Amino acid sequence: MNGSPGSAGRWAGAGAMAILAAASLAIRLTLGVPTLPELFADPLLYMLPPTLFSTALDLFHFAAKPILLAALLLGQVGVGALLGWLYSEVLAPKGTKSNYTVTLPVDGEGILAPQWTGGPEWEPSPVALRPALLLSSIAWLTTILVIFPAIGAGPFGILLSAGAVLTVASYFIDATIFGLTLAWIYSRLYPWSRSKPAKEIPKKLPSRRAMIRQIAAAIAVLLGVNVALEVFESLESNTSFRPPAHLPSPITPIDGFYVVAKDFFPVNVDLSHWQLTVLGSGGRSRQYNLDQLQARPSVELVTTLTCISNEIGGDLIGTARWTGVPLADLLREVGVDGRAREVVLSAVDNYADSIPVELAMASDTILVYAMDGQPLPIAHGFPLRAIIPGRYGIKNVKWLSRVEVVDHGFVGYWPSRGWTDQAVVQTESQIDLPADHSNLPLGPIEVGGIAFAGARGIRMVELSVDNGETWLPTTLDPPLSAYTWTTWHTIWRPASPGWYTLQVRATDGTGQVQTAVVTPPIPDGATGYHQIHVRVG
Ligand SMILES: Nc1nc2c(c(=O)[nH]1)N[C@H]1C(S)=C(S)[C@@H](COP(=O)(O)O)O[C@H]1N2
Ligand SMILES: [Mo]
Repeated sequence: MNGSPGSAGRWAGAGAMAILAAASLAIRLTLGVPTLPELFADPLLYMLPPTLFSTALDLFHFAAKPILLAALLLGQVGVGALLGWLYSEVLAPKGTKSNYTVTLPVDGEGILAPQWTGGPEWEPSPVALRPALLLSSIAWLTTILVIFPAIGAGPFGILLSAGAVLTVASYFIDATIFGLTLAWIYSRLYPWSRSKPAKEIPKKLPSRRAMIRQIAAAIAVLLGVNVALEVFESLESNTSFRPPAHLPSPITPIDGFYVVAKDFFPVNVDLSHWQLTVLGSGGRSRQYNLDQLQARPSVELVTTLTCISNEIGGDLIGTARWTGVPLADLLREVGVDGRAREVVLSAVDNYADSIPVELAMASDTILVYAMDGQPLPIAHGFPLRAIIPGRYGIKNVKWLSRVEVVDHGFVGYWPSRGWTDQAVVQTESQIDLPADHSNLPLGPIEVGGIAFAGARGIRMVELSVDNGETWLPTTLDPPLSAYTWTTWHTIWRPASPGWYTLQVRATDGTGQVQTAVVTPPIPDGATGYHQIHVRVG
């Protein structure tokens, strides 16, 4: 490596940004403040053309998101290199030019250890903190004032669930770590001779007056930001930038019901060309249009639907009242004989999945055309979708166009990509009130949320306010059906102020306590206890 200030700056910047990334990840895991790559991922996905998006999803499947994050992380390190170069070229003091070299050999452990040659008079350049911190402050201000609004997080990150104050403070810490590390690494990578050009160095350093000006400017900026933060903090608590936490309603409003589909845009089915084809075991088949289905005897069922990708405490879960016809009624009309093994449900968007024939013949497995008394919304599968109580969303095929009884096993869209084929929901529970990281006055505190175990039902929900040491009973509201979540609540009276970790766990209708073992959504759905941190007093 050439020992020019520019290249030392680029390396130092990239290294400092990598350390910033690690720090922001630590903050992410402890305080829940999202990292920059995460914040970029969503708007980027929205900007991608839908075909490219689904191709990427098809190619990388569940790795698509990590790959995107890795690419964004690489971009972030690239920006670090750019900042480092700027620092070295414009801001950092310069030593005398020399033809020494810096090498970065990979040692036996595979660790980069800088070494320089050029004689004993060469030593690390001084750690120039002030210009580095100036740079990092500017980068921080740009992030919270320009980048945040541009990527939909709002100025100061007011639209993030972590809240403006925590976000801005965390990003300031990140930026400061970047500045400090940049200056330090740079001084190691860009050695200069102190002895020879001793008189020249002060000339390159800012004059005393310039220094005072810089410090004054930095203080002014910090004061200004402080005032702005105060203003936003009061705005945030007075207006509803984020929806206030509340106990869940037994039925999820349709516009708050999560939407998941493999393609970027929902399928807009043209009713005049749509029909449902049902194929039986003996090769017999029948077609129905929507009017014909709606003319049949209907059933109504309240069920909770959840996506298998839902993280612990996530919001890919909702409850609705569905109206439709039993699948078994349609299947009997075309015949189901002893060879039948599975029923394949296929959709207009080339999505398909299957359920065992016994489940297809169960009276509560229904094909629905209405949600909460309204025509099924496009996003939720208009004109017809399957509702399979107790199974994850993947089995609840939307935009349904074909139902076929088959005498063999069938592996559906997500199961063929590594996810479970049974898709029986895991027992889960979550705390919806109070919100994570809230500040609560000392006194009685209402705590509540949901618990769900599909068709097994919920027998008991317990709350821990001491990080899982002891468990307290909670009150359960009677569920709307055998297939919905159970809402739970209790009043907690903390004895003293402080930070508390609240956890929740459910026991299903068979008496089985929810597992504490933390597993990711793939392949069988996430498990583990939901927990939040709150400050009392
Ligand atoms: N045709 C079709 N049906 C589908 C999907 C899909 O991509 N295409 N996604 C499934 C998944 S993974 C889930 S979680 C549910 C989500 O249903 P919702 O959007 O009504 O909440 O739809 C399921 N049905
Ligand atoms: Mo899903």
